[in-house]
Amino acid sequence: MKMTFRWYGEKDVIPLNYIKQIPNMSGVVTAVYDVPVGEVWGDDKIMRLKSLCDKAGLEMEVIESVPVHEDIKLGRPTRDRYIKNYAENIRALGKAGVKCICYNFMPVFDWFRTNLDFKHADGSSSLSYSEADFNKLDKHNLRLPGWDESYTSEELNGLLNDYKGMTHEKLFENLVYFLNGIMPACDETGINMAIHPDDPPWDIFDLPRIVGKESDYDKLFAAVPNVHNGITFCTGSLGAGRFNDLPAMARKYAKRIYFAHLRQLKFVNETDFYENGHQTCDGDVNVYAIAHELVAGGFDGYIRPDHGRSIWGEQGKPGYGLFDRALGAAYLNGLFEAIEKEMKK
Ligand code: DNO
Repeated sequence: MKMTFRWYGEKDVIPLNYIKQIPNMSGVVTAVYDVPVGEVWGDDKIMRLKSLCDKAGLEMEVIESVPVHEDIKLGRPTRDRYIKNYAENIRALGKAGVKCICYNFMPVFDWFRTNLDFKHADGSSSLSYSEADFNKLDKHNLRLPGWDESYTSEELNGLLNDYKGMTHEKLFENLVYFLNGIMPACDETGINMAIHPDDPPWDIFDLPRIVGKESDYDKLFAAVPNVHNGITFCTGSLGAGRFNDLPAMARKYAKRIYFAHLRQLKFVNETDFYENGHQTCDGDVNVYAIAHELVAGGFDGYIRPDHGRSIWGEQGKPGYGLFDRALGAAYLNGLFEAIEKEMKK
């Protein structure tokens, strides 16, 4: 495995040299953030990012994300133009040495939590999810802070309207159409696409979601068997679904998992949970068993610590502070080293 760390580009408050100081850090996971979704990034912006990484002694082999335009998810006639642009981005990233692209196919929203500042007894804080709080949200005036991308409430309502009548089947067809459109660019460049699961892995706001459980992946690989069609195995997203057996899934798909987001969550009742430190003992995600099954299954991809707590007074982006993610990386490094060495015996 290669250990990586998410870096939000030049606007990130965490400097690259701090990331480099984390033991065993091979590179960063980043993206071009100032080009509208669906447009071509351009060689200049990509090469600028790459040279910043080079100077810091970090690789830039994973991009998270090249976002997918809503017209592609909606299956509108304009999708072909956006798919062409996407393929162009793949080719440009390939030239810059990128090996893996993480993306998602969630309509309108990306990951979703109800609280970005859940307080722990020890003074740290993390993200959390409560069904009761979710049900209290005013669906006509949604304000959802925290993701990479946000909409005005007019745009949001417009989009929600565009998805009226969208079914799981149709959305899945649109995903397959998209993948078939970009696979030639992946074949040429060798880039692996790694779809991020829906987070949480169920429908929200009446929008269908199609990547959250084992049968979804079986369907996806049957429809697009190309080896460049792969997974981002996000334990926090998949783990929010109690129906998922994560170690079994890690084993089953190990060779199609090109990227793993390893994070922890702890259930407080049937539906509600908070995120926590990365250790296996800190929650309900069996990080040890997942790492074990990944290695046993022949996983040879990138991993990164994900959604840390805010600790030691750090006032960072929720989930993306330096300190707890660095602790997470250190823990994961130890875990993988031990498992890999054990298995070679
Ligand atoms: C959340 C992240 C996601 C992820 C996208 C990938 O912390 O894991 O926002 O980057 O879903 O497209």
